[in-house]
Amino acid sequence: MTPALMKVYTSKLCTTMHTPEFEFLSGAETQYYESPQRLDAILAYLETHSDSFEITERVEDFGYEPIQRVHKQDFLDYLETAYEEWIQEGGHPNGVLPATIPHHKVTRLGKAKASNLLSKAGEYCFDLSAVITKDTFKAAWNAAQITLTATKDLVRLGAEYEQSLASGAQSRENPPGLYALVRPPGHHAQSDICGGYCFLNNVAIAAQWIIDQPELKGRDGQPKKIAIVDVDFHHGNGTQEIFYSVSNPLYTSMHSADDYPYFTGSALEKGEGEGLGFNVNIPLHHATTDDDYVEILDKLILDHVMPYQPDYVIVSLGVDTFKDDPIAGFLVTSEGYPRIGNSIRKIGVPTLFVQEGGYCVEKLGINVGGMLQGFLGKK
Ligand code: OKP
Ligand code: ZN
Repeated sequence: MTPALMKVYTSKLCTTMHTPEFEFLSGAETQYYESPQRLDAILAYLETHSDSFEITERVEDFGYEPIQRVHKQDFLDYLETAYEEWIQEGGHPNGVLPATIPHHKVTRLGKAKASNLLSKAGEYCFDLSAVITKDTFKAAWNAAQITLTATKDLVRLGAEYEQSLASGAQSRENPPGLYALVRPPGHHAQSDICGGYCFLNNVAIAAQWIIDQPELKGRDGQPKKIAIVDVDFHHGNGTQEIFYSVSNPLYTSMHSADDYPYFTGSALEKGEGEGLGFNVNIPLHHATTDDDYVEILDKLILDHVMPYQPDYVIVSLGVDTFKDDPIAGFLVTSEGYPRIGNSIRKIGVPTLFVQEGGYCVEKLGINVGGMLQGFLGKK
């Protein structure tokens, strides 16, 4: 039986908060590509495909704790207070950006500590895209709470799915899927540094929340196992860092070998300590086509995701792999996304999709919607 609908979790606040006027791209001042229009475009597609999607604006408040489990307190305090201090110190109203970033060639001898905001900004931000505005912390908080609301329902639907599998009423072919349509995105945000349009790591917060639920145990009494599949064009350095030394969740990523964030994403980064072997990077050539992408994804699933035997899959859903993406892009077409969704469905595990990148606003709806419909077996 095909699940009729995928539930979509979002809120108006995702489009009204955190709207920097501009960013710097290749040294030039440009529009802020991580815009509210992205979310509007996706929502418009989902609304006109009501046979596939059911949109809810219900958001539960999970409070501060799930966020503190992933991010360091000094970083969270910084995010919350940075803008006000920035303005007091004469910063541009567009928002906070670092004046200097502690470079290892400088810090080797320099032992001075960051004191004022202009110096602190570099401690907590690694590039010029993560502009902190007056309501950025609230916006990121809101995105995390929406993602957690969806995660709680994932767990509930997962339990129902397991029961119907056990009673033979259901085969592994149509696992439940949910979608958190949020911004700002999260996968570049590390435990104590923002960057790449990301402030709080929504996917990491969701995964850690599942692991932390005392009543949620697998058959061996251990926490439920989560596999993260990051299909955004860019490497999720944040998610990798947060879980680098643990074996749950498994982090897997397919991304451009020679693009942003440049200094992470090598296949040699495999995790450390207990986490060794539970971080899988697959760097890809910029000329990757639909066929290439799906073939490599299927192999990643077969070689790494299936043997891990996850209870849940969380997808970092980026469609900046699209051939016409203005700041990124492989050669993936709108026909490719349903195939990607279909490959993820075949894992046979309850799946939460969380929105990350994708900047070709005109095609965002069909590309994101297509992946989700592919997962539903509807395309
Ligand atoms: C966020 B997500 C590269 C410019 C990079 C920041 C990109 C952040 C991407 N030419 N600017 O992973 O989609
Ligand atoms: Zn991206």
